[in-house]
Parts: sequence; C-alpha cells; structure tokens
Amino acid sequence: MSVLEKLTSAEAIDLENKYGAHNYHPLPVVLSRGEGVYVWDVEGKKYYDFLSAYSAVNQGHCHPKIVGAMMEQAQTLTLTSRAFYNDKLGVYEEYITKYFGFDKVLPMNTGAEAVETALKICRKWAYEKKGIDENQAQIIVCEGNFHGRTTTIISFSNDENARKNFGPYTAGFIKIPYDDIEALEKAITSSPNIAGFLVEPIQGEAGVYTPAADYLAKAKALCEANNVLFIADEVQTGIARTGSILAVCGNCTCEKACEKQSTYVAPDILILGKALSGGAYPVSAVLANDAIMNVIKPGQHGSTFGGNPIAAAVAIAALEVVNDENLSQNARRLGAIFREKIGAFVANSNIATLVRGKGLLNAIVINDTEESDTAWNICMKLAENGLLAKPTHGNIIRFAPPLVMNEEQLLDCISIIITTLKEFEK
Ligand code: IF1
Repeated sequence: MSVLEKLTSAEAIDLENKYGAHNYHPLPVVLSRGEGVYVWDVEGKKYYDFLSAYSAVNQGHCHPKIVGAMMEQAQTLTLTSRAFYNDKLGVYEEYITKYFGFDKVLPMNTGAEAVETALKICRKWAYEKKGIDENQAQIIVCEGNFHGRTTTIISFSNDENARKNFGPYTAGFIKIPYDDIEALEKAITSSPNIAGFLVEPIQGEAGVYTPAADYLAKAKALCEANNVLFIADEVQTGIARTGSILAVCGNCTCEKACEKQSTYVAPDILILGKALSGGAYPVSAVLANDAIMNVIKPGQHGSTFGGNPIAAAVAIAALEVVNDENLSQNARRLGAIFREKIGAFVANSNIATLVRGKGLLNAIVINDTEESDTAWNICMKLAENGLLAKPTHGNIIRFAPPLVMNEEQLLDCISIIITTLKEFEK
C-alpha cells in the first residue's frame, strides 16, 4: 500500500501530531486540493480561501500558467547551482529588474532569506560606501514587525513567542514605534552609524496596520537626508496584494506593473517573496541599484537553490499573470467593496470593532481581549460555513483572498462572514 493512500482528516491530523514538530496550531482542516479562490478538504468539503497561504497565492491556487511553467521547467532542468550559468536566470533577472525598476536582483528562496540578504547588503554598503566603522552599523526596525523566523530576524522582534529562548541575539538593531515619524527622526539622527531602516509598508502579522498616508514618503525623505537605506519588506504586501503592484506605490492607478507615479516611494532595497511565485515554489528576491548591489562580490553571498531555473520560470509566469489579469486593479476594487460592506456591519455590531486594510489585505478586530478565543471560535465557525481565515494576534482576523476573486464570489464571502459574525453577537 502506498504511504500516500487517501487519508481521513483525523488520520492526517494524527500523523502530523505524531511525526511533525508542533511549530504550528492549524485549524483542524485538512486540505487536499486548490483551484483559484477555492480549496477542498480530504472529505471533499469546498471552502473559499481567505488566507491565500499568507498572501503567497495571490494569483489563485494552482494557476495553470504558473503550474505549466513549473512543470515544463521541472522536466527540463531543475537545479544547476550557481557554480554554472543556466539559460533561465538571466532572462528572469532582466524581466524582474525591468518590472520593478531596479538595476539588479539577488535571487533567493524564502522571505526570511531575502530579508537576511537585504540586511547583509545594507551593512556591507554601510562599511564600504558610507564609511561606518566595521561592526558598528545599526539598522532601525519597527515594533510589531514580522520579517521572518531566523535568529537574526527574531533578535529584533518584540513578539516574545517568536523570540524567547532563542538567544543569544544578534546586535545592531534599534526598535522604534511603527508609523511614528518623530521617533524615526530621533533614531536616525541619534548616531552616525545608522545604516538602514527596514519597514513593512503595512504591518501584516501585527494585525494589518496601515500607517498614515504620508508615513512612507516622510520616512524615505528622512533616510535620504541622512544617507540611510530605505529597505521595504514587501514579502506580504507586494505583488498586487494591496491594490498596487507594490504597497510603496501608494495609490498608484497605473494599468501595469510599477509605473513610477508621484505616489511611489522608491525603496533603496526592495524585498519580495511569497506571491513572487504564486505560491507554487519558494521564490524570493532582493532588488537594488548598482551603487548598493555591487558591494556584493563573487563568493560573498548565495544559496544552493537561489536563482534556480524552476524559480526563474515560475516567477516570470507569476508576474505575467499579475499584469495579464489586472490583479492590482481587481484587488483595489474588491478591497474597497469589502471594507465598505464589512464596515457597515461593524458600525452596528458589538462583536467587531473595526475593519482595516488596503486592497485585499484586510483585518477585522474582534470585540474581545487578545487572550480570548473568540477570534479562533469565529474562524472555526467560518470554516464550518465554507470560508477559511485565521486570527493573527488574539482578537484580529486577517482576510486575504486570492486576488483573482470576482465580485460575485466576494459578495458571497462577505455574506458568509457577516452571517458568521452575527452568531457571536453579544
Ligand atoms: C510563519 C506571519 C504572515 C512576512 C514578511 C518576511 C516574511 C514574512 C512581511 C518571511 C512571512 C509568513 C511566515 C509564516 C506566517 C506568515 C506570516 F504570520 F508569520 F507573520 F504572513 F504575516 N516578511 N510571513 O510576512 O517569509 O521566510 O516565511 O518565506 O512563519 O508562520 P518566509
């Protein structure tokens, strides 16, 4: 009998509990198939996916163009390592750098790897270009940040669950409150050793905190005035999720990726991941112009899979889908409908206090304490009602469907969400 014989949900959950590290607490739903905005569990129950694998499946589950590109490349050449060239990487590098408007890209695999890469580039630039004394570079980060799970990254997290008992921690980071320009100005002028400012344009894990409309532009101006690198972590907010190709595009209304509009806040280093592959394959990237990226010389950084042919083929397809299917525009239009209709419900509800977000990255704050399990129970009920979502912190539920959703599907989901929330009205 093949070990992959069809399992019941209970059997699958038991296997994970018995043989897998307990580093997650999933909802008790065992998925076996995905297509577009839908996923199915092993018993055949159909759900709307309102998490999109934490915004990695922006293009919809198993998008045929992306899967097709992956399958074709997987049957041709999967991995060469960077000890040799391959015929897909250069084509991808030209495509993605022109797509986002940077001189160069350093291809990696996971978001955390890309964040680590950006931190290393920033530090190296600080020593070799800005002239900061070696090992003295400081990078400013925001409280409430989520940039991944490596030891250096959790060193500057203030989420005790992500940080505790993983020390000793990496030095060289200054934490300031998010969306606080005065705090940034104070920190950035506090020392000549400030190398960079790493920020999420919207803090996803913290609970979809959207900052003041001029926060990013003012932050970039402060960085420019003090010769500090503005590093945008768009792993979750990028690739059309917030209604523009990048969240740093502001309210850009361009009809295709990355037209440089007046609202665009240009990162010195741009970090991408997740939906860069449409959720089909681990692909991340760090983009910067030559003055910054060229501090990296042969043998100074890399990874086994970084820039592999499958990743290259998949990422090109994933980015083409964003343009071909106008996903930024769709996310912006549907997100406005979502916040308008959910907002109208929240205004007369005692179970939710607000809805916030941008594009199709939104969250509802439940009217209960962080310690309560109300948000969890609501998500369990949502699953029963055919919609998958999960709380971020305690009482905040993130709602992030694939960007290929149409208005009819969205209205159906809004009806499910409101009907479910009403069951918890006090
Ligand atoms: C988990 C959170 C989301 C990210 C940003 C870098 C990374 C992430 C802004 C690292 C990853 C994932 C990680 C995953 C759950 C999910 C998450 F809840 F953890 F915080 F999306 F909000 N920058 N976020 O959001 O990318 O290394 O994972 O590819 O670790 O539980 P990664």
